[in-house]
Amino acid sequence: MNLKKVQAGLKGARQMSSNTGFTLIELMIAIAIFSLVIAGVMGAFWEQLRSHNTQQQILGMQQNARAAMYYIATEMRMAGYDPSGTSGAGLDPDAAVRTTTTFSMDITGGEGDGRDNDEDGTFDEADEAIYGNGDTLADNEEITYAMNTGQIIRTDQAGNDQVLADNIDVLDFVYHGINPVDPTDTFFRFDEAGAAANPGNIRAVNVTIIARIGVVPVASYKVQDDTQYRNMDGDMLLNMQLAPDNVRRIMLQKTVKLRNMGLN
Ligand SMILES: [Ca+2]
Ligand SMILES: [Ca+2]
Ligand SMILES: [Ca+2]
Ligand SMILES: [Ca+2]
Repeated sequence: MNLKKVQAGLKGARQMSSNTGFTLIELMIAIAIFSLVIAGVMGAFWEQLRSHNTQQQILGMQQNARAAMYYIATEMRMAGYDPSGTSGAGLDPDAAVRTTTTFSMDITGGEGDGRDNDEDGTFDEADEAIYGNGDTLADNEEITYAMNTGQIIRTDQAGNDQVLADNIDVLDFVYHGINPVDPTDTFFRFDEAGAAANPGNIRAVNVTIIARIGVVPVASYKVQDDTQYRNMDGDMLLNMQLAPDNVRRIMLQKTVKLRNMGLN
């Protein structure tokens, strides 16, 4: 073996060993950089997760409130439905509070009213159950909507309660209709006592729902709700400016026209 080659080989080995080794300082720097990178990645990951959770909560809140509004508006449109003109169906607004309302309609009972409601020549078949019978005594013919500890509750005539929505801050009913002292004024705003005293004059109800996010996610600390929530009639329903919080809310409003009122 050539001596020079051996020497060159040894030299190469020495260089290699000094190049591949780490000093303690180098190792600590490497660990520090690695930690920073991991921390950054984890931070971004948590931020994504929080943001995703927040979006899910907001979606849930919106769906919750919209479903409740849809249900109330759809059912309330039938208020006063009275095909026989004798059932007395109509509104029964609460004289003191705006967070609850009661209304009735004659939408069932035709299968036993002794008449041929669908005029097919046969009296009182089962398929006449969708016709009114001149009273509003069936369970679904008188309905009350009310707030109860953050929930919208639907109660039927038999007293069956159904939770329509959770995480509700406000449910508000404002009645409009024919002014008792000026019949040309057909969108007169009744106060609670006035609505209760003149239910037959009511033609529309402004319904407002303010819902809140269910679980307040961590990321929501960035959000501050200091909104002054007013309904279509300009009433302050919820003033978060007085005590701002980190809760996200949504306000939905709808004018429900009562086309069956005032027909009889
Ligand atoms: Ca009926
Ligand atoms: Ca029939
Ligand atoms: Ca019948
Ligand atoms: Ca029939």
